[in-house]
Amino acid sequence: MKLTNTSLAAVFFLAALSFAHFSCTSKQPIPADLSKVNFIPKPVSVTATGSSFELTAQTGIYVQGETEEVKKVGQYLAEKLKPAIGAAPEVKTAAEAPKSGIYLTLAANDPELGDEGYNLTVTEDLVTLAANQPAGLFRGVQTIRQMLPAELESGEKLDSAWILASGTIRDFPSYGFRGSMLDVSRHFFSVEDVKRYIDLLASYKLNVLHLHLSDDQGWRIEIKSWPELTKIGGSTEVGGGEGGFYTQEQYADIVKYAQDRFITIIPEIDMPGHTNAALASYAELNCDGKARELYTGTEVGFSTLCTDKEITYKFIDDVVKELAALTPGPYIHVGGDESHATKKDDYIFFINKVQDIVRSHGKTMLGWDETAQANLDANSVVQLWASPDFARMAVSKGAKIVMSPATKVYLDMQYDSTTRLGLHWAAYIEVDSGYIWDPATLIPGISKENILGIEAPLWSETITNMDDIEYMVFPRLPGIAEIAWSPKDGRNWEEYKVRLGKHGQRMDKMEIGYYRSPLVPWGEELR
Ligand code: TNX
Repeated sequence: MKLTNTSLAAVFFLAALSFAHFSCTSKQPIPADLSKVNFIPKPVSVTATGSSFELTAQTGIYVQGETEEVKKVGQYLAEKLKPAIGAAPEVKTAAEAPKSGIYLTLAANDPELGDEGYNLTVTEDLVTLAANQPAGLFRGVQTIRQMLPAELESGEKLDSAWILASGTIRDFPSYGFRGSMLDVSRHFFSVEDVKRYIDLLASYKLNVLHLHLSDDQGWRIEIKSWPELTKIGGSTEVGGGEGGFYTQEQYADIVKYAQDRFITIIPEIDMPGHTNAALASYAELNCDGKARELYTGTEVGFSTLCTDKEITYKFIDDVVKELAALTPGPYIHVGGDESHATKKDDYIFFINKVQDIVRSHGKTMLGWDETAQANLDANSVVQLWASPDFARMAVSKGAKIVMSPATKVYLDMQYDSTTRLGLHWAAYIEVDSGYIWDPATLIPGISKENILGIEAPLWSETITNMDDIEYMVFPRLPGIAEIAWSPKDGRNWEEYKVRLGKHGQRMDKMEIGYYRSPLVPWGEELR
């Protein structure tokens, strides 16, 4: 056959095209092993397929459907990837899976995943993250973060490619309540600090932040109907510093920030004890009608609301009403711990009344373990911190337990006797001890079906700034997150400590000032 000039040109053109096509798709995928990635918390199952997906400036993020919440998760992922690839990937809506890119879909069709589980599938062309709910996509995004080099967290350039190892991950939490508590009363922490704390919780798939908003030393949330609480009660802190409080607008901003990360804020107003700041703000709350002095020490158990005055319950009703209006989550925490200055009968009478008030505002009461002595509603929740007997009493009344055993999860406990910060009344808690326990077997008579979840509190008598917070919380919190999320059978300190050691670099890049425990083999992550 004789070729004309035009047909010849066409042949060359087609050849050039197919060569260009060939050269671009034939770029060899970089082999990578998903089973070697150091996840915390460890996923339920990981299957490696030995290849990889490369993230480039052209990678798009596609979200299925028009759901605002899913788009927001896509945007969050885009922001996280931005430093890595130089620009935030565009987030587009797609009716079905694209040929290449990152695809977020709610069509997991997989009831076992629940609200927070996800399936992640990585091939050379496509990353598919599928969940039942937006929360599941958000948790899956945290997994994607940990699949990328630690430099992702600081936005440094890499010499090598940004790749995700190929394979599949199937993952969902063991416990639906996985939290931490921040005591903003003994020392006050700014909105910025709380937001950073929320981000750190989110990275490890936690879903609850309990804020201890009042105590003897400070009242930290504006209550519009009782303005002296913050004006007087919020004006100091342990050691006599200037204290502070959140306006309702600031608090709403914190709640929203947490909500965007699928984290529920649980507000706590501690009562009837731990109330000196309120008793200093309003004379009428005291049985003798005399306002107390502000308190900046660290003793506990000396203060009590007057349990037989009507004004006490009017006060609590007003506070709970305003707080409930700021709280999208189901719980109001009423404290109830260490009320040594309240007679037992008065205490029980008081907690019963407070439970009624909380219920009347459409919320569920959560209280420290002493509240088990009250006539608990079946849906009330009791937080174990010290007393197995109270926890068992709560269970016998049909209540669920949040596990916060002080000997294991109190983040204000020193690591050892040389730790610069913290207390040790419950225990010294080295990183291994904080990891080696199981919530479902720690307390005889309390098993998994009685347990709503796990929470690690940080009390702040000795904690004054974000650096202090990070030093006490890390690296223990990732271990708690793993206990709360990952299946019990896969947990083993010898294996975990190696994974944690490799997370050191990641925590460095996140600028977390953590305690470099000598028990952990800190090292570079090899890929
Ligand atoms: C006990 S735990 C307390 C707090 C202290 C903490 C210090 C609990 C419910 N009450 O008031 O801050 O110990 O570790």
